[in-house]
Amino acid sequence: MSDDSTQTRTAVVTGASSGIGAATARALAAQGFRVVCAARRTDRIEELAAEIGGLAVTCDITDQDSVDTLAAAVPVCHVLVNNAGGAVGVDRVDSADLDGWRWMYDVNVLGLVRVTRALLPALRASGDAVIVNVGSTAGRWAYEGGGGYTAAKHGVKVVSETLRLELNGEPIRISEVAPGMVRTDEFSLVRFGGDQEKADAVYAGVEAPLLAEDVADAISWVATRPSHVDIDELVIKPRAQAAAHKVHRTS
Ligand code: 8X3
Repeated sequence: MSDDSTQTRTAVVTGASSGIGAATARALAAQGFRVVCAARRTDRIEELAAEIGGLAVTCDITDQDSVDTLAAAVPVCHVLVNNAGGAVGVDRVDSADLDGWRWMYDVNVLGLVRVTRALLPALRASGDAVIVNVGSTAGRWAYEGGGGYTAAKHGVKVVSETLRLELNGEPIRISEVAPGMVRTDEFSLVRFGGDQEKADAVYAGVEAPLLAEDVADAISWVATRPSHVDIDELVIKPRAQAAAHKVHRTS
């Protein structure tokens, strides 16, 4: 369903090749946005862009040249969804794998900053823009073995708050959508280095974890509020999850 007021608006979604990113690209396209699908895996985003009538731009958010290429393709941007990110490992602080921690900071925090910085002129050019940063409940709660990821996602929360202060007075809203337990094809699989059994165990007995589409729906809602309405933060969890350690499981 398209809306006349958003028909010619452009949205950029990073990490659009799968999961929450791909679902968000579809949701925004359904709202009438022309969606620029950015991710490393060209074949996937080209297929998605063809499906939703958008544009695919191959982009690695950890690489400045690659992000510059993305920015050059988008002179005007109304919605930026900084979705690309991820977790690796469940190592404790006393045995932290610093390479993994560095990667998580690089992709979740510095990648988000790099893309935002590069697209700010295009966001300003729109005259009315929304940046939606995909954070996490890991940006609210600490849990054992999660230090590298929770530190990075707390970083996303704080960068979002900082940007909101720095851009105050400009027509750019900053929102953070922070999901809890979301079952996607890749998040836990990547975290556990491809071990499907360990990845599945995360969701074992949980009747209905969130799906990528649930989070995409929230992002799309945040991005389509009237100009004067700023949704600072939206925390979204499955009903079964009350806290990091408090998840109702039937088995
Ligand atoms: C994912 C939430 O609980 O796996 O962003 O850290 S959690």
